[in-house]
Amino acid sequence: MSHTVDVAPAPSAAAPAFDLNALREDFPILCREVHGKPLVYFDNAATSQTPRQVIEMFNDYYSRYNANIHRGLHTLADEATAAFEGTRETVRAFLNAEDSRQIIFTRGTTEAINLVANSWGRTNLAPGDEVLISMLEHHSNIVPWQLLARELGFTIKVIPVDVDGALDMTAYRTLLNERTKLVAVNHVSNALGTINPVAEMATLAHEVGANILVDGAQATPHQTVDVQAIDADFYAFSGHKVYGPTGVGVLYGKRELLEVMPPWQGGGEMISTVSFEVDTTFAAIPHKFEAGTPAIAEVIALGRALEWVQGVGLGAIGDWEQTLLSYATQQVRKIDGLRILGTAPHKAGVLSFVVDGAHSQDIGLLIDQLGVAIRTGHHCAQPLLHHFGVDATCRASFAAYNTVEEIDTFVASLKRVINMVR
Ligand code: C6P
Repeated sequence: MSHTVDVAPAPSAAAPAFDLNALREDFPILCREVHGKPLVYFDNAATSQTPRQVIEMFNDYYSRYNANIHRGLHTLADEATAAFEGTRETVRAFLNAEDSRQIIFTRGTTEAINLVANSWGRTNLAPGDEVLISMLEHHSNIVPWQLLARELGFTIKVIPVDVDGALDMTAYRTLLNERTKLVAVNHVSNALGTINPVAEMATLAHEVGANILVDGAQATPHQTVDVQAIDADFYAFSGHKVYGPTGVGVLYGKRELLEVMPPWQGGGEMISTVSFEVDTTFAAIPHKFEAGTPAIAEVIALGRALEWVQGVGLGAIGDWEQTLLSYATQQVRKIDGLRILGTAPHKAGVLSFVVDGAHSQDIGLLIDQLGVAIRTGHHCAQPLLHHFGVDATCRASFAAYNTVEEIDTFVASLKRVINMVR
């Protein structure tokens, strides 16, 4: 069965609950031109743009209190440490975690998942065990498990999707059994936008004694996330998709799991004592998992990004993106030979499509000449695209600052480009 999203309101009547013009002024990059045309940035699922409040944090940090953290006794080190640890509390509140010690800073979602694989996975998985992932996964939530399975000999099973790109929950129930040790699924699919019922999936996983890791890279920019309500054992996200900087991300974990997990990377700051004579001992969580000097400025700026997002309101952002998605869906459906991939009833602001007789790569390159940035390719979700019988799609993905007028420009540009390549 195919689902359609709600009919969009007339563009003139569509307005977000926040002041869109004022919000756009927070983003200096939105004023630039690309190939002589005003930028229309619809590649937000790859990386969202950064508000000046976040950019200014870098200037502030490097101009006033650049110092290594947790190590020095001088004022600058104290200030940097306080700002860094303050962000841990900001992230805790953002995810509604119980305790800020459950927040581990990583380089991004990818590193967070690799941490779980190499620490929890290496100590808890053995031949005969099963790890359940889904057809919707990004390579970041496939390859770490494949690498580990080659070494440890456990089995990876895949939850299928239906024709709309929604997870097949009946199959999920059937696949779960006493051998399942971990369910690793994304909260929102980057390639199709499907929103997965992760709280229900967590309940079912826990019934068979399995843990659940949720890849939240595409959820945190669009909806409020409550790790306790989901009952996630692990939850990961990246700063650069939620209006923050690149090079920083977060792993949340349940305390009882994190406390017994061994360190993954060794180095400075993750130890308690180091000795050549007796065993080296490790710091308590979260520092046990934060070896070496972290991305201090990026972490602090991430905190500012999360405050910015919460200031606008994730509910309002999500609602506005739904308006944009509905309108864009309605408009592109009118294009002859265009097929949307991902029509699940619950979708975030991602519009993936292919066009008969037009290669996605060509569309991406040509539409860029008209100032419109979309992503083309396999979106690091090759198994999913192959399942749908394609190698690549075009993907437009929306953020708080996008407008109905930009969708009109995108659709007009798309029609021009299709006429050029067909
Ligand atoms: N998806 C996209 O264009 P990193 O690179 O670690 O910040 O995030 C990886 C990642 C993990 N899971 C999901 C669901 C993701 O969408 C991504 C990143 C980008 O769709 C880049 S491939």
